Amino acid sequence: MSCIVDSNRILLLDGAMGTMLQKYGLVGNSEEFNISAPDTVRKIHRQYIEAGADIIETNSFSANRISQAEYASADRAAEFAKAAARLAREEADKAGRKVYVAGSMGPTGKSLTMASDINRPAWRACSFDELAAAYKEQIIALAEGGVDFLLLETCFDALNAKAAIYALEQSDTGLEMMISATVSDRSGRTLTGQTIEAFYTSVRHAPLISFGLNCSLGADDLAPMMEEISEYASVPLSCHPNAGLPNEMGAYDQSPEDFASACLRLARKGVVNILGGCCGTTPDHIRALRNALANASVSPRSLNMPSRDMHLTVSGLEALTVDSSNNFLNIGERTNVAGSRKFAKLIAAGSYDEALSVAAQQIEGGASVIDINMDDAMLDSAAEMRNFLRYISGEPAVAKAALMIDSSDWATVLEGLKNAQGKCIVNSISLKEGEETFIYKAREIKNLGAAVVVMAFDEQGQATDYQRKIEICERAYRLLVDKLSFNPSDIIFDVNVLSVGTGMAEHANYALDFIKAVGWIKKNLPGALTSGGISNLSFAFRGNNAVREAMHSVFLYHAIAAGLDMGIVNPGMLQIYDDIEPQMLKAVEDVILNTDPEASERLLELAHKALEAKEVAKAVAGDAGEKAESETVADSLESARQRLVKALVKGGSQTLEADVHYCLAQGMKPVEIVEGPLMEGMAQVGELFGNGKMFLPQVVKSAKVMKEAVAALGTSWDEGQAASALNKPKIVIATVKGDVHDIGKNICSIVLSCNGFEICDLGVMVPKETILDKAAEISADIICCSGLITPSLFQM
Ligand code: THG
Repeated sequence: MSCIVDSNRILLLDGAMGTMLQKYGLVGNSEEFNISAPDTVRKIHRQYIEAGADIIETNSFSANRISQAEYASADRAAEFAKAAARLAREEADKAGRKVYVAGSMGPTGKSLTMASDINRPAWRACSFDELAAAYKEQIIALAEGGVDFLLLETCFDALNAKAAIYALEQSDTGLEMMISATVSDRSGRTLTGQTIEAFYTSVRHAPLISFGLNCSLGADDLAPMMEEISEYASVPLSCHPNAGLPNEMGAYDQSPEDFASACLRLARKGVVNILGGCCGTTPDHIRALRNALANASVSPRSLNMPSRDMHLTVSGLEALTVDSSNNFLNIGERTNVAGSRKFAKLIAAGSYDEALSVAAQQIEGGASVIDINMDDAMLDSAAEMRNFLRYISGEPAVAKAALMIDSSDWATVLEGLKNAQGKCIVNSISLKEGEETFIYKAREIKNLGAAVVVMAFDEQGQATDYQRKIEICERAYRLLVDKLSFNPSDIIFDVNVLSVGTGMAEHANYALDFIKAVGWIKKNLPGALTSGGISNLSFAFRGNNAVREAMHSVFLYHAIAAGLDMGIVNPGMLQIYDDIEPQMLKAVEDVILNTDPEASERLLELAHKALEAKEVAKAVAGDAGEKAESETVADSLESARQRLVKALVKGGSQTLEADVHYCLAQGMKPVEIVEGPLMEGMAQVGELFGNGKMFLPQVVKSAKVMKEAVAALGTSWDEGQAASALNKPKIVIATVKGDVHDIGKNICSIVLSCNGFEICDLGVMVPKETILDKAAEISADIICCSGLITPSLFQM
């Protein structure tokens, strides 16, 4: 880390650019002013330098071809970026003291993680590769213009940020980067639903100068979040808040003095190294902040930072650190077309929603990571990987877990990494095709921010004995750590779980060799982790789950004691070691620890007996099974109503349609169902969201449930409500002229259209006349205007 950060002093970043341009009457495509009004841009930089900024930001937030396409200026993006860097560079160099130039990069208005159309969950407005290419062009232009480093700011989607980091590696500029995220609501999560810690985990592989938060809220509201970040982040921290919260008009009116006091309160907590301003801040705000900091002589956050990088942390919507606090990590194996017939059928049939429930069940059953494998000769596995991961993004109950991308096809692995916002684990690479391929793949994985499973294979094939297992792992470790500076805690060795109890003498030591090799790795390859596909162990006992379960439990008991960190398992099929019937325990243990040549034979015998016992148990359970089934029908109107309310809050229910039909059968009118339980559910969703207890992707899910419930009313709704259906309230919705940010608008459209409104969406950059004309034409009941950046205030 080349450190621009000062251990004695908080560095001052500048304030908003848009607000200032607007003050000089420049409204529209901000980046274009680098060409058409360079003197004004320079003047703004000078004012921030005079106010005391140590770092000034280039006027290039949207100078990438994707954002510029909205202004029909895609081909000028690089020209704008380079000009922006030049202007800032020249003013910084005239300052007479050290002033850094940060190349500002925004996230664009396109989310790689969220679907903008709920009817097409796997469709995206833009792909990872397109976004990365746009970023690469921007980064090269900024570097040519002379920036010192980059500032990727206002990040709302970690996948977009990962595209920028990947582009940075590809650009060969060698620049480092500040990354600053923005929270979208009171839950303190990003727009796509990640906690800040999960987001940080996703972008930790960037060459980070600092990590922090900007926009969204004022300094007082960001303070507790910064304190939390400070507990885990192993890089310096930045914060550039807005000038308070916007007023009813969307303008920021926190005075420079109030802004400075709020920032000072934040600084006193000792959790920032870099401070500045976002929306609504001016040179006066930055000057007031400089004076406040100088008078109070506060210290920056210590550069003696937490060393969480010693441990593997992965993330989905939430972060998960693998350390002594969780002694073993379950990785769900069922979302594997090669390992589960049920899952394979669902994918082949395109039943993604049901396939998602396979993933959800594993998480409920205790899996914290989900292994996803689409390798099947009859499937386009890269396309299936992309589709399924995109479906997962829209299902918070699954998206919360981290993902293991399991494929022997390299294109499928890449497709997986380019469609997951969290920090993933790649499963797997090995030395089987030699060192060059191994290093190439490992470098790509590192640049895409994932951890990696390394299988104990080499050019000679699979390692089956202890000696070969440890030799291959040591060789791989040295290549990764010495040649690629791979973080050792991002390396997970899998020394091949192979089947035992097969009756073949040469297989008898497989389990023991695995366990011993795990012990050796934990002792001799510092920081590295270990994993294995546990169910492989018992393939010889397919069809006999009781024996398989017992084998897995006994194997895990010994392997975990030797240091096994995680395993790919069927979480629903793990027995507690102490609960295993003693005779079975002894028989299984003898096989796993290879105590004597007859061990296999004894287990086989016992297995036959266990199977017979199971048949009986199954016949008995048959009755109970049917009973459980019948309970899925509501037994009273009240319980059906309650279940509908719950379905909306939980974002789904197995009995949604049945409950709606039950209410109808009991004589409720469709309109009563909508206005009763369904609206009550949405009201609860609204309240939970307002209190920060639900986050956006969950709200979108609830909206989908609402739509399903209304659809379940079916014709009865259409007939009964013919008149009132025609009277659905009409909304004209648009992102106003001067602005192209439409993510918030699109989410509102989804939620409102699922809640009985007729939506007329006019798109982005819409002049007020068009909005008013449309409203008059369709006799709209409501007009919704959306805008993110300050120029849109004029239109509003
Ligand atoms: N190491 C690593 N990755 C792996 C493995 C490994 N990925 C695949 C596999 N091995 C782990 N996953 C599974 C998934 C399912 C089963 C075994 C391993 C399994 N399935 C049942 C069967 O085949 O009998 C169920 C079949 C069904 O339900 O249709 O046992 O070792 N890194």
